[in-house]
Amino acid sequence: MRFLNGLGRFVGLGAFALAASLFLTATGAHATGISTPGQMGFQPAATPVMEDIESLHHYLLILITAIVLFVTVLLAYVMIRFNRKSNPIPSKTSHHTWLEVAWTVVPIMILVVIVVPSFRLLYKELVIPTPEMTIKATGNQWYWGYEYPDNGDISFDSNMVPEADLNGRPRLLATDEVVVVPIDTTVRVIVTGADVIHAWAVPAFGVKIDAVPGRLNETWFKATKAGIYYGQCSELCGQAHAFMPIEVHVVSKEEFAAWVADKTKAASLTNDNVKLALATDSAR
Ligand SMILES: [Cu+2]
Repeated sequence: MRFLNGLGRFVGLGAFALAASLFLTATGAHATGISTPGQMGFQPAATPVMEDIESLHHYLLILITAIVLFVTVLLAYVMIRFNRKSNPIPSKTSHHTWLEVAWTVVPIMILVVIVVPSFRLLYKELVIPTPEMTIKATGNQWYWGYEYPDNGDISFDSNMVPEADLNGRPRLLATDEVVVVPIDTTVRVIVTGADVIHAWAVPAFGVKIDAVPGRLNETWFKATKAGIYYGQCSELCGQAHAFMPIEVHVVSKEEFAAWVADKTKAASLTNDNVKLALATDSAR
């Protein structure tokens, strides 16, 4: 009885630790799309895929906690009940068909209940729903280049903001040109590398995909919360690998349209300047 009491307390403690970690993950009062000191769990999810990754994580955490507790309790029981002192004459029993069937079938069932939601999530990540717009991200040593083929062929390079010019923006994460996307829009991201393998990753979107030279990889996200989201190149790509961040601004559809108009105007002005310079040159 005393053993059972102790067991109850042990299970209670485990449940408390689990509840505490889930609570910290759930409350996570962090700024959108950035990790904070002492953070527990993931950055708050900003896409349906990331929400699913989060819930699969919680589901697995509960499952493995239950397994660990079960094995620990069994081990403790064996050590206490069947040690030499309390069980001087051991039983000579060997082979128990049903027990052997059980300890083969139960682990298989556990794997099945893991594999079903896991494959469902993989399918959701890999099969891109009909995209409403496309962005091409190209990894370069060491910055990201972006193209918006569906929005006036905007293209720009995105470099890390040096420490002296941050003005309160996050160090190693802020970029001079930011990726702007509209909210509640299925965005396909085509990813490639210009020199070596990079990886385009934004944790709050649940997106991480390799940028391989000579190949096009594609992924997608549908941001459901406006905000600023940060990511970093996630493939060791050389000396300045840590200095090619990703900054994505999720804005309203109107703000996005205004940004596109602005960018296209700026691009045509630059083109006009180039034409003017060429004309002046040839006139000389
Ligand atoms: Cu890189």
